[in-house]
Amino acid sequence: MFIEVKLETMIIIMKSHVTDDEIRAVEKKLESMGMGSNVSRGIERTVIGAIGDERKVDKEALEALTGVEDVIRVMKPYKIVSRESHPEDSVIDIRGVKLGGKQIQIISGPCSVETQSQMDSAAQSVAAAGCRLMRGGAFKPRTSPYTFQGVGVEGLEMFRRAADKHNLPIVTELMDVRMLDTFLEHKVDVIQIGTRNMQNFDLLKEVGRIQTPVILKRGMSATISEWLMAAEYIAAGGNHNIIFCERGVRSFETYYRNMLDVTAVPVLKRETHLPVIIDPSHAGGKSWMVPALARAAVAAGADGLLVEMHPAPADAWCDADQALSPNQLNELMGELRGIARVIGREL
Ligand SMILES: [Mn+2]
Repeated sequence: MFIEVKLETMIIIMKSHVTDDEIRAVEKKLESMGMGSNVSRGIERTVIGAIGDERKVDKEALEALTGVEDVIRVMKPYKIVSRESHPEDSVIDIRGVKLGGKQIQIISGPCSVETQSQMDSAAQSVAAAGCRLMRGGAFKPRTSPYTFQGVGVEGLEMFRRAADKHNLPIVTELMDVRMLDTFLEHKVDVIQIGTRNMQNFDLLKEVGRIQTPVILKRGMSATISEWLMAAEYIAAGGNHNIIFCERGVRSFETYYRNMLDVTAVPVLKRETHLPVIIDPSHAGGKSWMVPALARAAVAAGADGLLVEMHPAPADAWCDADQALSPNQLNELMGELRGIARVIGREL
């Protein structure tokens, strides 16, 4: 009896004054789905526990039956990414750099790859600041088709050359499934899936087939469950090297670009074993906000940050107003080191 209760994966709450026929109809429907049932008749309500693999259940079909008030899942719809399935924190190894452990990783670099000298100079500053990973976009998802779209494959080459001099693994955004082979040829160390592609399921399935770590940015209007389910798409394909990145969500506020949802950090740390990082640059959208948001993110328990830094911010081809200068990055790293120490972590 107890074992049966444990296997109940869905609860069907019946309307008050439900008839025996309506109860039998639910039992028959569950049976047709390959599920068992367990009816408990209360004074006010009758509830039916569905027993078995809830993936077999068509929730809408149950909800459509007369007499059914509500159908509630007992199990989380995400499996592999859930902390239930993997209680310990997952640490992702990016060419020897560990993300998700005690050490916090600051991933820095320009919004976009522009020229070889810009990338050389950026890589030099990223390494000098003590960052172990570098970011940079060769393919840019821009709001307008008339703005700079990224330098493309040539940009990947420039990025690789600049980063390799300092042995920095590279993080760059993949927008199109057709570019995946090119990314693999250039040995991109971490593939970023941007906010606009969080629910591009075909793209998620493709990066799920490889083992390259993936940074999955939160869709700007996505709920935490949608975000976890998007990660589950990648995980279901076999790639469990997933890093969640909160980058601010759409809100009613117009003073800043997005609203940084720091609350997502503790919530995700509870729901998933995978690392969680924050992008303070795209959240605030202004460089002067970046240090404050970065400090909040680290204090809240983020495993890393994705920070835009440009050798000469005013000359940046993209997101010029939100990039830190090399000096500002240095200063920020010092502040973050102090916060990390207080919370028992290190930079
Ligand atoms: Mn940017």
